[in-house]
Amino acid sequence: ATRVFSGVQPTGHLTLGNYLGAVRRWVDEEQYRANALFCVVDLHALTVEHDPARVRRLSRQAATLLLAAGLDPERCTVFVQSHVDEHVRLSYLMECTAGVGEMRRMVQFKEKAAREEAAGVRLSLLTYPALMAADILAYGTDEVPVGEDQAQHVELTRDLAVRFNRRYGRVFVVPRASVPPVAARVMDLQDPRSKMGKTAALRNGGAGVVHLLDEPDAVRRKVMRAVTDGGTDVVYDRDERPGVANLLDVLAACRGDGDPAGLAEAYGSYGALKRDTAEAVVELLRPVRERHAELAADPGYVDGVLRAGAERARGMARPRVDAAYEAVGLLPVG
Ligand code: AQP
Repeated sequence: ATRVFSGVQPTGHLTLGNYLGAVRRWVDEEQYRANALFCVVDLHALTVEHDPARVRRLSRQAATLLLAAGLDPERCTVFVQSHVDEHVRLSYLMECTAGVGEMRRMVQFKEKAAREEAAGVRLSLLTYPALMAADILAYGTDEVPVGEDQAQHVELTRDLAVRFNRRYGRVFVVPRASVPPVAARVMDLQDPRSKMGKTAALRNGGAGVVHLLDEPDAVRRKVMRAVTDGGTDVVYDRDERPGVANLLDVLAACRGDGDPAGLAEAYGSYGALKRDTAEAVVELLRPVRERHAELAADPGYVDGVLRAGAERARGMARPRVDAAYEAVGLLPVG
């Protein structure tokens, strides 16, 4: 069966971008057609300035949200990255495979390093893609369903897998990214030239970021106040009219019809488009929020899922990571 791996960082509250770009496909498609693992990648959350209690709380919340969104632990493996040592073990070999130059060229490193400058840029922010490559390669992953912003890291992962295999023999499957046809990059509602992101919410008061747990009225307010572009007609043009294009993308993705340009023709004004988008998002998120409230009342259940998930993940990762250790020349335990 196709092997799928993907993850989400507990750096903030999950957003509509995370949902439309990644999580919804994991729930609706990947878990049914593949042998899939979904991970709260908590080690990645330590690459930027962090508060320990907050990361712990957000890790649990992210795991609970993945289940609330509909991941079924009977079908797929849901776990927390730091519970499975193989990720860090393999990450070191990836650091020994990658070059400093290619790490520095990563867009996410450049953007986040610029942001973190005052606090001091952590070395782990530079080596982040090595850990991400390990996350993916440890499981023999074929496909990595991600939003567009992560596609560059999956490309690097492919390069590292090919390079490692060429040098040391074939240990890794070469994975590919899969990006959704619409809403692969949901933009901030207040700043539609920037990605809607978890940490962006902290920077600008959060008015442009819809969180999965936002109350319906908060969702409506944020969508109704979304920045639109000059002009009044509704056209789909991501470069010239990014605010309106973003609303059309979100609405098309919510409706699952995949045609934002076609939708544009149905609207004569921004107001109607915003109203319909707001309601579509409210209805999309309603069941997730409700189910989250139920699951959050039963932390023992979530802990049990994560414990079993980690156990299963460890069993899947260990043989390949051991093989990689041996292939590079490390002496196996006698
Ligand atoms: N705006 C987005 N549109 C579509 N997909 C997105 N993803 C993230 N933002 C969007 C996808 O969601 C998955 C998990 O994302 P992540 O946890 O790696 O990244 P993030 O939400 O962007 O969180 P950061 O990096 O902690 O926050 P920022 O960017 O605000 O600094 C991934 O598949 C991602 O592609």
